[in-house]
Amino acid sequence: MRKSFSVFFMLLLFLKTVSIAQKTELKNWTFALSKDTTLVKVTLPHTWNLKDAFDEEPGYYKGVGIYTTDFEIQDNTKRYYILFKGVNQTANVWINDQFVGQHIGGYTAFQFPISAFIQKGKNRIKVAVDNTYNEQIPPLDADFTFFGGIYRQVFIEEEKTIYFAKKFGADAIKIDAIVNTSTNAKLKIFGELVNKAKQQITIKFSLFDALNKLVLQKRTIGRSDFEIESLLSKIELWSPSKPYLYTAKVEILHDDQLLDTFEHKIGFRKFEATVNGFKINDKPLKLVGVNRHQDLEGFGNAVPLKLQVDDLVKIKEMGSNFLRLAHYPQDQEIYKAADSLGLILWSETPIVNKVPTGTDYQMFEENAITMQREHIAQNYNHPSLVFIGYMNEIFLRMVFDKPTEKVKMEIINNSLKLAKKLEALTREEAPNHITVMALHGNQIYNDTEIASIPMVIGWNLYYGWYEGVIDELGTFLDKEHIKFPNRPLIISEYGVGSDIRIRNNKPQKFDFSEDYQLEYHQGYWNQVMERDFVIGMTAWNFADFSSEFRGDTKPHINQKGLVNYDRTPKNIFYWYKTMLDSSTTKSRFFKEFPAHVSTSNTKQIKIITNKTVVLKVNDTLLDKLIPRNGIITQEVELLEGQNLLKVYSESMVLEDTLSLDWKKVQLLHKDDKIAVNFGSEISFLEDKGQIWIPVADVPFINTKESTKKSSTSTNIRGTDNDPMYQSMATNVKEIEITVPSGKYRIELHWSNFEDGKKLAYELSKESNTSNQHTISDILFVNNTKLKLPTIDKFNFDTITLEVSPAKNSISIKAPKNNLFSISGLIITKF
Ligand code: GCB
Repeated sequence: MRKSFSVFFMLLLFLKTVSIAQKTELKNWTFALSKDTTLVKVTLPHTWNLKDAFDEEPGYYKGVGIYTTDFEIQDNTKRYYILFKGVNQTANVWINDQFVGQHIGGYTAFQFPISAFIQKGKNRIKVAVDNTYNEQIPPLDADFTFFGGIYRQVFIEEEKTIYFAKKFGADAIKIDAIVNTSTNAKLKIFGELVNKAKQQITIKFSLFDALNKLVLQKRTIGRSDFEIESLLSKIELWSPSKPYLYTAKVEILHDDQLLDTFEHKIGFRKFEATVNGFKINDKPLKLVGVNRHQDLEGFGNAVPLKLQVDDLVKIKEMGSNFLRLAHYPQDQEIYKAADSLGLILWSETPIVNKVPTGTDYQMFEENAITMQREHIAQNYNHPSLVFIGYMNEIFLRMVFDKPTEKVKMEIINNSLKLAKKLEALTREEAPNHITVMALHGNQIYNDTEIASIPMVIGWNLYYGWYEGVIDELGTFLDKEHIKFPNRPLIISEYGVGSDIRIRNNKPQKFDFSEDYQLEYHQGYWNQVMERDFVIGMTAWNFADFSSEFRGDTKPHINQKGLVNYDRTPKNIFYWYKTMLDSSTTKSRFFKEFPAHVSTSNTKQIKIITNKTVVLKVNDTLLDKLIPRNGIITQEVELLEGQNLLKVYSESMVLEDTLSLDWKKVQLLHKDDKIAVNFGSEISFLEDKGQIWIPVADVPFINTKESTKKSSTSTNIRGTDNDPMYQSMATNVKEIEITVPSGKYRIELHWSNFEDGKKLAYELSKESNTSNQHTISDILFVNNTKLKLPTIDKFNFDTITLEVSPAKNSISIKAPKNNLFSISGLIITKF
């Protein structure tokens, strides 16, 4: 320990000490994980799980990390605060070796007064951050990575003798902009002061319009907490289509000296959610948008603000008017961006999947309550904040884990107790807002009546993915509506995993194709739009996000995004854009693989559009095409080699082009090559450009007696081609390939996985077929006997050999009465 700290000091010498002005950001720190002594210089925002949350080793470091930095104080008679905008998940803070305080909870800001600990000149701050699992701190269990670190900004703020009180990580000022009529409103400002000497001060309130013109000014004299009320006429309203913002400024003046200023953008809007729909400023508005997690490829949760705000710009660009910040409060800049872009927010406290039982419950409850207080105090004044939530799928774990009846009752009672407390707190702290809770598709929420606590219910429904079929959504919703005719509903989550490397001509559940993703979202859209009592929908998720334990086709990533983890759009993003704003959205081709690998020259292509279009394939103009559900599906005939497709508007304005190379599946010429996928029906585009096609699409390959396919949801180590190795054909007796005479190279691909353990998120996924490991340890390829590799669990292996078939046929066969499994095969002609 001693040794590590002296190294710490040495490293600190290299950091430039920051001199504190009014509000100074502390960006440069030294950092070490407590499990080792390696010190590094880091710049905030920072997380220590950037590598291990994505590597081949299951799990990621959950423990303590120590951050240290220095700052310089010129005048230690002044008041100083330290402000942390987000540290996951527990922070213990020391200044000059004196303990300053502890904060629990990874998603809200917090402040400590530090004047008592600082000295003139140089000061040293140390923060021990801990993301160890703790049964007393929400969230306990969730489908996202709990990245550890100081992952948002840190500031030191200087205050004068009298200033706005700091409570729950925010200046204690609440502004209510209450709309009476479409032009009249009432403003109510309530604030708290720190004024130890009880001196007389003036509070000056000013309101500026969007052009910065002063529209209202009021002064009040006092010595402590203050309240200002004012009526306004000729107001401009805030709404997603016209997010008109005013600037509210509150100043403390003493003897004409300005002591503190609070500035916030505000907006005038009123809203209601009833079973007849959502209304903003008395106008109906179907809420449509997405959920958002805060992490980004290459950054984990420590994402620069500019890039975070870019997300909201994209979400708005897609046509959304609604955004659920799931499952936790996000950076305050996100709320600001929603205000100015015009996005209605649902924001929630991270109580996800379960509450604890036993003695841990009490502290868990206290922490949850503090989190909700902080969440509200920090975001109350944002006009975008409309829905305030506090629980997501709280019975998920219980349904999945099937505890004893006694434990079950305790979980239900604790959850009910907590929900009631949080509901009461939210209604009190945030009147004029709508309370919500998100549930998973199970009647337990109605049976226990927890679903009757909040004002609006959000259902997270995955018909057509984890359970049932896409069309069951409507049936479920109608049943709910009959049971609870006065309950407004939101589909707070719906989505399927998709991988832009995967396509399927016969889209199906769990194939991770973009084709199935499109079918699913079209189905949900239609079923929601038909029902007024469903007041809104937020797709799961805006972007792919990190969930370390997942083994989808891109391990560690939940792939239900409308955009990729790096935010490049998937096809479905453009489909939403078309559906939400067809007037300005250009028609575009559903992005295909660069090549059509097939024996046939015909290919079904899709155009994402809501307008009648004209299609040109090479030199041939086709008839006008009319979309259905935002899509035109058209069979086109391709020439061997490169083809150019063009889509025009009806008035022949070019809107998009698509190049497609028809690579005929054949083994006639030198270097002709076919990569075949045996385990599933998908086509897969490897990073190297290689396209694997399903064996069913290769007429000259005959698989004998393969009755079974098997698949896993597990990371296959050592490859990015997981989709190829996560499935296999099993019980194969023989593979026969009819080929012209010549010499061929054959690569056989295998993997080893056991029946994947089901995850809580796969409640209804059919279990995998068994018998997948009947891999005979030898195979015959024509007459060549192959000794097969032993493959460690969750690994893959390949064997390459050369074959010169005698009678135009290559046979891959297990010895008599034996069967084998196989994932893939590549055959190349010499
Ligand atoms: C849910 C959860 C969310 C998961 C999602 C999924 O219902 O609320 O946290 O990520 O399902 O993708 O399984």
